[in-house]
Amino acid sequence: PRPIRLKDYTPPAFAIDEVNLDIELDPKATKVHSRLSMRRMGDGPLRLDGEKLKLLEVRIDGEKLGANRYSVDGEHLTIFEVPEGDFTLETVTSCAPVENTALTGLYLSSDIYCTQCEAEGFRRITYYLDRPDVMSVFRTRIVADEKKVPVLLSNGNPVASGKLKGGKHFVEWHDPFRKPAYLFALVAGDLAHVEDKFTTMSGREVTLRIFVEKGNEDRCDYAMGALKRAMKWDEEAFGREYDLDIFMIVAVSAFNMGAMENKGLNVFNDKYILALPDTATDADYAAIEAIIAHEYFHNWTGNRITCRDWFQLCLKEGLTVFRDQEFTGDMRSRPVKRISDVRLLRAHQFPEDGGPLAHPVRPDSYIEINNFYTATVYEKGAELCRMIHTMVGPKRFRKGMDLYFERHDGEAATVENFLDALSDGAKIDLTQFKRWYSQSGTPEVLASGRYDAARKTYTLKMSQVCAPTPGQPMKEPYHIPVAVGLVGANGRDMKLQLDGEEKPGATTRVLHLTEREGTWRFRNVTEKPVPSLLRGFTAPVKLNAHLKERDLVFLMRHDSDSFNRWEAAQRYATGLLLSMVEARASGGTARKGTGFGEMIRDLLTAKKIDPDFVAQIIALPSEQTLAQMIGRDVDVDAIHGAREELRASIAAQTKDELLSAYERMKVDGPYRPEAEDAGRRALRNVCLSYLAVAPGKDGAALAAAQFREADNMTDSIAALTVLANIEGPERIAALDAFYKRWQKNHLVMDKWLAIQATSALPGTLDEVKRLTQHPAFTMKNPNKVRALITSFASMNQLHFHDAKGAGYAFVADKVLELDKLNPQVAARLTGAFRSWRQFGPKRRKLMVKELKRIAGTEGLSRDVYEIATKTLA
Ligand code: HT7
Ligand code: ZN
Repeated sequence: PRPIRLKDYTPPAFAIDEVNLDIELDPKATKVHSRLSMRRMGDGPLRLDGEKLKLLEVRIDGEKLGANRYSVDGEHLTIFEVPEGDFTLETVTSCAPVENTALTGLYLSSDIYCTQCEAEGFRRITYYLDRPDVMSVFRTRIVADEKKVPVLLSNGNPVASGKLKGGKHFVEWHDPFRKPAYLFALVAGDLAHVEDKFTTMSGREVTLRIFVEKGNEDRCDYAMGALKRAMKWDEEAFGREYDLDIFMIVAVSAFNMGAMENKGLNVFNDKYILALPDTATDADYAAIEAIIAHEYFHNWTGNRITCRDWFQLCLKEGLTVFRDQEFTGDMRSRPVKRISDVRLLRAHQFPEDGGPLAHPVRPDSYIEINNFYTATVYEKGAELCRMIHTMVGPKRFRKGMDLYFERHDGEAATVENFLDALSDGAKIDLTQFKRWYSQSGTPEVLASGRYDAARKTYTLKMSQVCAPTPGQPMKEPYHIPVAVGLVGANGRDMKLQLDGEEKPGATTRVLHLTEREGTWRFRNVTEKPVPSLLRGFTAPVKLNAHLKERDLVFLMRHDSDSFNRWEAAQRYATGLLLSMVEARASGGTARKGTGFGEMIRDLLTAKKIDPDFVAQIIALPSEQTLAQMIGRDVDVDAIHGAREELRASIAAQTKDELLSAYERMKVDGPYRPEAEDAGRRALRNVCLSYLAVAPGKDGAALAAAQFREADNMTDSIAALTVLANIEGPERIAALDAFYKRWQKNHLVMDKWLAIQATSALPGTLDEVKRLTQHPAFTMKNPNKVRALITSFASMNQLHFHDAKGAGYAFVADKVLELDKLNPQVAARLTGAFRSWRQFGPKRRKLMVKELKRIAGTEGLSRDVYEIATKTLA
């Protein structure tokens, strides 16, 4: 397959002003009659995209075309001659939703007709100019059997409906906003719905409906509340009002990703809609709120202003992630949100940026666009927006955003359009900053400070480097905003006064590292400070500040910046763990450190605590994080062993405090998903995970008791996770009881599968293989694949990297099996092999063997081919 390149972009040769679709639903042969009002815009033939379609008829201005006037292949319909002025192109095609296992285009999810058109799914519904810069007004008439398919939905507002002969009925929808085809949606089936209202800031009443499979109506309250909060927040934070009379969400069980922002008709993976306390965890509730908000926010950043081409994907995704992060920060705990976002960035984006699949936030080429819905485009893309926000502050950022909306509403825009609007509106020069969009890789910032007691100055030096990434051997310096504070011996922040400034000012300053090196001198520094650098993680970089262990202990106790307190604790624990891993490998002795345990003790016994924050700060870095830090010849057994050893030693050191906090954090009264209660449960469950390995062997009993008594899924899952990692009768009993109780609930069964797939106990791979044959599992549903196989491949480092390669062989087999059904999900799973260079020669060889087996398979999809070959390169 040939790559598509940003530099080859040319505007479309034709505009489509109006689209009229007449769709008659049938599982095996859905008939689509399309009428396109077209206009020539430039040179070139009329070549429409279309895949897996049966062409029944073509007409221009009503005249039927003979086969000599067009050609069709597996990807295009080319019309040889078209009229010079405006004309109408009609096609009649047929497709088979029931055969569509790829879940892109029109497919069936548990008897519900559903579409997924981003990025290039519309071409599986009808012939079209399926590219985001072709924007059109859609009118959609859906016809189906009235009894079997009573609900017929599409974008916009309903304008007509009625009965037809033969037990059929129709509904016609009109979407007045011009949109690209990727935002088209159709959903139809025997659905129930819940309804609410929202009054917008200008006083318009909007009907809100959430559609679900019958019987699930009582599981939508939280989602509806989250939607209303998001609508209000977008008005207050960005001045953005909803624009149609109705906003609909549909929850389906078979879905390739989390959700999709189709205009006025968002489609969701039901995992991110359905919630009741006994079936959804606190993490599920938080994800529901965040994803509902994310999709809703796309109405302005993505739909009203869309992307000119798919290279500009970060324009809508990075910006919308930034907006949803800010929303969650306002709804819940801002520091905890920042910590969890940075955790996510480091866990997924940093390895991507440092590995064979590294690409810029705005990629310059792709083979399959579905492979570019990545952590780099989404999470790093959001960090770029956040850096601009940090540099200009909230007021100027808002001015820049207002100008962006004013200039580009109704357009298909580019990253340049966004940066120009931000630059003009927020009054900032972003010329150098733009490199963040085109250079891949994670810059490293080296910092060192020197205190001069005689002159009372503190001199901070910082430098930046960025290692080569595929296709980019050299990098130009980035514009890196670094928020800095200096902490005095009393634990308080000093007021900062830089050379050349008349008086001291704020206690946190944003310094701009724009060259390869920079020096800053602070004056009137009365004692040697401990520097707190990159506060709030103001840039997506790897910072090396050469802090001593005692400085880390100091910062984890005193830093006024919550993020850096957490960061200091993580660095301290990571340092300790790395020395333990090394000791295991070399047979030497590890560094001893009781600082982490002491911090835990102090935090747990402090008078006033923020439980959610404490839960974050006392949790140990993951095995994957440690592997990433080591970077070469990673020994997964040593990492697992060291982490377990430290966990047990901390548990022994602080058992009493852990037990007492475990008791104190118990939430009384009925379950509420709100952040305050969720924070208490989070801390209680981190305590439980330590207590499980505390001396005395009563951890399993404690977990078993919690499992029996839990009145909510958060506590139940936490206990089951502990039990699933302890060999013995409690484990089997709990897994069986859980299955018996929840076997009819497919979302809860996903949790049951994932817990078993991530167990560290020996025999887990055999268990996972066995579970692929279990009735709770099917390769046809992406949630099941992710719960069992992706969890195993990406979260069970110990067993996926089994020394004999059995884990690799199993996952490679599943990639190939899945590729025949669903290439998009198969390609994601292939990503599990991307870290092969981190391991020792034996594992490297085994992983490469499997990658080559995948890449060499005949009939491979473009999706898997691209990931496998680029990973090997
Ligand atoms: N814009 C959407 C991205 C997307 C997607 C969603 C569901 C299935 C397939 C998909 N391909 C791309 C989701 C979002 O980021 O909001
Ligand atoms: Zn999105």
